[in-house]
Order: sequence, then structure tokens, then C-alpha cells
Amino acid sequence: MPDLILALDVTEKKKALAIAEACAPHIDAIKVGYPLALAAGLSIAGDLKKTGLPLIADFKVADIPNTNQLICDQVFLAGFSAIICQGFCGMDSVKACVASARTHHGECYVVAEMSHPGGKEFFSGGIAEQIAANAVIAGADGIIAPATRPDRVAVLRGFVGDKKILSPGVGTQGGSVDSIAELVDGIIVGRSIYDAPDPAAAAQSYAAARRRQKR
Ligand code: 3DU
Repeated sequence: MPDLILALDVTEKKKALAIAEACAPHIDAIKVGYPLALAAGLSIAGDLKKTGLPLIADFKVADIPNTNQLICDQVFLAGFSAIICQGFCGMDSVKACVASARTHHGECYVVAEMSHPGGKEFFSGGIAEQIAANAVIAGADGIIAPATRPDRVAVLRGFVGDKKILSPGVGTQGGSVDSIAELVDGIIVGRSIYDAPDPAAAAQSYAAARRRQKR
């Protein structure tokens, strides 16, 4: 059964914390990206830690190795348990993020292919496959692959073996739990939970949907 990961892209700190607390019993991790981190500061990790859930920093880190390492160190020191980086900057840049993760006993995930329509423009033609293979060689914990394209996730699974695949794009972007759950280790859902009239009920129903799947 894949984890259910809430993408908490809410820019009001109070609202974000209320949603996190309400959804916590139904989810396995919280993903924080630039919208919330820029609005509330990195210290939001300390506040969200009260839920007891792992916190994934989705900063899609994409710089030279030294800068990547400096960024990731700050993320882990703030209390996050995982970092997401881009793979297109090359193996050395990914390795720097992995090294920081190891130093801080955290995890590192590499974006292999993005879920939006434009994600096909530059990640196609074998690039995503190469990024996924590099993520394995670099020692990353897994990749990010698109729930909007289960066929592509199945292909990328062939490149990462038992490494984890976390998959955004379920709900608002058009992906479904039914078509992706058996292929991945984590389903990332944002707007369809935090914009729902009752976020906790929405989280509960996504949790139940992925429970019906085998993986
Ligand atoms: O579309 P949603 O509201 O369910 O949010 C999806 C989240 O996953 C959001 O934080 C976005 O930045 C992130 N994400 C993708 O949607 C697609 C990717 O390829 C990588 C991350």
C-alpha cells in the first residue's frame, strides 16, 4: 500500500497548520514546497513536526554541488526529513544532495519526470530514464514520477527497481489513485485535499482508496 503524502501548498501559516493537524491521522507524510516555506519561513518544519509525521522539503534543488549541499544542510537542520532535488543538473549535483541527506540521516528524492503537460517537453526522449538511472547510481532513496502518466511510471520503475517512487498529479491534475497506486510507493495529493470543503474527510477518502490497492 503506497503512502499518502499531503502537498501542503497553503500560504497562510495558521491555515496550513490547521489542515496538517486535521489530516494527520489519515496521511503518512507532509510535503512542503516554496509556497508555504516562503510564506511562513523554514521554521514551519518545527511547527509541523508536532504532527509526528515525516516532512518532505520539495525545493527541487537544482544548482552546483556545493550550493546544493549548503541548501540541503539548511533544510535538514530546520527539521525536514527528506529533500527533493532535480536530476537534470547532473550526477555530481544529485550526489551532493544525497551526501547532505546521509549526514543528517534524511532521505533524498530526485525528480525524474514532471506531471504537468509541459513536463513532456524536456523530460521525454530518454532523459527521464537517464535521470532515474543516475538517481540510483547516486544513492538517492527514490524518484518523483508523474501520476498523470502511469505508463511512464511503469517504464521508470524498470530503471529504479526497489527504490521508492513518489508520485504527484493525483486529483486536480487528472491522475487517479486507481491507475497509479500499484506502481508507486507514495501518492502525493495537494489541492484535492487542502482545497476540499473538509480536508480531513478528503484525506480520509484518499487513504481509503489507496488501501484498496495491493502494493
Ligand atoms: O496538483 P496538486 O495540488 O495535487 O499538487 C501536486 C504537488 O506536487 C505540488 O506541490 C507540486 O509542486 C508537486 N509536484 C508536481 O505536481 C509535479 C511534479 O512533477 C513534481 C512535484
